[in-house]
Amino acid sequence: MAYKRQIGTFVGLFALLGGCQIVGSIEPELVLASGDEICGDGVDDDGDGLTDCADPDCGVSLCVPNAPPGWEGPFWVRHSAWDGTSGPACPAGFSGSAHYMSPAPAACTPCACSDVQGGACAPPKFRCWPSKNCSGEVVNTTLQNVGQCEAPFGPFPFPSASCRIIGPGAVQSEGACTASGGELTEPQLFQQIVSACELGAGTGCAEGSTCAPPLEEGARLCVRSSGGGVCPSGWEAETLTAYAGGQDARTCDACTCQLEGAGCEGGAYRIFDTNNCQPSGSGADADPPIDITGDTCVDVSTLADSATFSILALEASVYTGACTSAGGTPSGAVLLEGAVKYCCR
Ligand SMILES: [Ca+2]
Ligand SMILES: [Ca+2]
Repeated sequence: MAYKRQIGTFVGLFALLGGCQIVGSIEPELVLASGDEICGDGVDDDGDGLTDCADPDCGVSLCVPNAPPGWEGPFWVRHSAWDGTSGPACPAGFSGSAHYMSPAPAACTPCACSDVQGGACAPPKFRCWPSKNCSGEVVNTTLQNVGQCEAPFGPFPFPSASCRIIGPGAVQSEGACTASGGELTEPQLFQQIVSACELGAGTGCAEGSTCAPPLEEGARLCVRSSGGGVCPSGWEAETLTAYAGGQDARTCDACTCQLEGAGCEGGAYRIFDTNNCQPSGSGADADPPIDITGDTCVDVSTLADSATFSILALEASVYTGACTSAGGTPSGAVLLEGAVKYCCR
């Protein structure tokens, strides 16, 4: 074992055992003499004929008191954060058992909704009039699809024309969105694991005590009972209540998404001087196209001369639907099973 660790554990053990008899020296050379003897397993691991605390490699300073009658142990007990899968952590040669503390709360990941998928709109509703101010006889000019072209007035002379958008395009397809979230933030039942490494097989100590491996950092020497009760004398320095396991009775309400504000807005038309929605040639009559993007009346008479005139559905209206989430409310708790009490020195 490493020199530094042995010094630390000897000091910790000395403090832990309090009035326990300390015969061995804590001089570094004694600690450094530790060979391959595993202290406390009841086996002469290094084959020198001396087992556990009878072997100077261990020294009697590793003798710890036996468990009082009616209590299991003693154990080296340590609790640490649990990842949900790992088991008890014990020194080589020692069997461990696991209990658990800090049941995980019923907490849920927030609900969310995807962007609206599939929402689409037709081109806006559109009108033209054979007048300069959008008055008089109406020509129904709404087109059904972007890119569609029409020459609404026909091939006859007319002196003037005006147009405007009169409303948003119709919803072509209703959008939908997908809910996510609403899952337990901590699928594991407990946040902490209590590792209890079983002692008691070690030899070489006076009656009433057993040889144990050096105390790991953060560990306590404890005895255990599944019946609760008052801690025995000398074992009251710290108590821990832990559980063999539990039933998961935690739930999250399902997440849902509600589509709201489904509708359409905006869109545009383009007016041409020709009858086929092509830009005008270079003739004296040719005028550039005019875009109409709102409900204000636009005088397009310059394009309606010479009896040619066409409209193009330039942009569809924009779908306005959005989704809001609901649900994901936590409830319930871990139902605890198999309580044990650790009483520690
Ligand atoms: Ca041994
Ligand atoms: Ca030995």
